[in-house]
Amino acid sequence: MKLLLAIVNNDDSARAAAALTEHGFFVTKLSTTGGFLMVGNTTLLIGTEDEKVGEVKKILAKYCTTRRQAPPPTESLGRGMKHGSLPSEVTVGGATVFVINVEETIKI
Ligand code: 2BA
Repeated sequence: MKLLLAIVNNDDSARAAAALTEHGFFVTKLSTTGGFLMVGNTTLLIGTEDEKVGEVKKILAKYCTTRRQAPPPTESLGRGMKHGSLPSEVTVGGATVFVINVEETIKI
């Protein structure tokens, strides 16, 4: 059993989650925030059998697209970042996926 943590763009998350669900996967959506851009993204939790990890990755690749995104104004980021320390644009996504071994899954 594996747990996939997939960090995806908010705009892709509904279609990706719907496609995963249609294919029989169980999905949990978390509202998360990227530490660099400090803007909202979505983390999908998908628990599945080892042999189905490839299918999950294929579905995510189909629905999660790459975007160029401008960082927010440095004024909104707090004291950590100085003017000029951010690039004008960064490439975000399609999906950042962590695949984790699961020792046990129980539903009580
Ligand atoms: P953010 O942290 O807001 O990062 C947005 C994009 O900014 C990243 O896209 C990357 O292009 C750039 N970026 C992030 N950190 C950077 C740094 N220290 N220096 C230079 N550029 C940086 P992605 O790599 O596609 O990541 C999209 C989102 O996925 C991230 O949003 C974060 O929420 C998550 N993520 C990506 N890699 C991660 C990791 N190793 N651990 C935890 N979360 C990660």
